[in-house]
Amino acid sequence: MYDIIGDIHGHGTALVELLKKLGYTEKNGVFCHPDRKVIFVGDFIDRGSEHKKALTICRSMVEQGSALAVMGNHEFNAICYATPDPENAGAFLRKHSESNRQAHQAFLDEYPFGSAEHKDIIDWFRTLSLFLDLEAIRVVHAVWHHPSLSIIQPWINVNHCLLSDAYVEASRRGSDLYDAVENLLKGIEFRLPEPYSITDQNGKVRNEVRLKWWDEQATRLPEAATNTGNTELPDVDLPNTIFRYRDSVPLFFGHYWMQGAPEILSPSIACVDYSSKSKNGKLVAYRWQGEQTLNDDHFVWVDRVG
Ligand SMILES: [Mn+2]
Repeated sequence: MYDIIGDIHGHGTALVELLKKLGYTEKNGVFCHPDRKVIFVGDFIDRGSEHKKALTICRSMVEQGSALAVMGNHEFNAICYATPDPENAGAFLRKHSESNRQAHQAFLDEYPFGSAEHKDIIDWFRTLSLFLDLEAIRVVHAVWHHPSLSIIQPWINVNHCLLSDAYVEASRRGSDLYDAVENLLKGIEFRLPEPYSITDQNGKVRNEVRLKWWDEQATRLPEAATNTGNTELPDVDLPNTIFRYRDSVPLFFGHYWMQGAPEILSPSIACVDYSSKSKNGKLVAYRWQGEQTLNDDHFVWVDRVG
């Protein structure tokens, strides 16, 4: 049975508290449980000040078999930020712009760019699966988007990791692979009509909003958009081609900065990311007991410190 743990974002102490609360104990330096495993939904990095603490725990658990993990958009970005662009001398697959550097700085403070430990952790990020299909449950960072899962097939290995030569294509805006990875790791987005825009958590102005693809009732933009701050959005209908997950296999994901008391989004959909930077951030787990119909009572969490 699995404990699915949400986005950690460099908060090592909260991770230790949550693992202890879930009954994991440290043996020979690795957290483990006699009959349960953790699944991390990705986004281990970029924010808190305890990246090493968090990553050492997560990586050792994965390597010793007491956890599984998928890649988040922050790990994908970190890999691209660290990978030279073979077609543009001196450039990287993710630009070293001021805003990209700032968003990544808390991680780089602990893993200095180009250092041996930085290379080593980036190599580990490359081993993370883009999704986990465990038959009884599914896990992905943002959206279990069937068309995108088909598109990435030629670009992944048997463990569902992106092949090393896929990163160039995956970081080229406009390629099918780029869009597919965006959908899986960053979510389904909707392009705002002119002149609308939103300002995100990092102060960046964006022309797209994330959609609550799990909410079948939300068919108009203002109710379907999420993480928009206080921005007023145009009251337009969403196209009815917006992706919906309607499979009966329970799906777990992170990424969406839910707020309030953790609760399931539908009987087969649960988000475990309550890591919003603003306030009342929580590190959340869903303690799965084998059920096909998910249950609010199975959430366990700790308040994040710092
Ligand atoms: Mn994310």
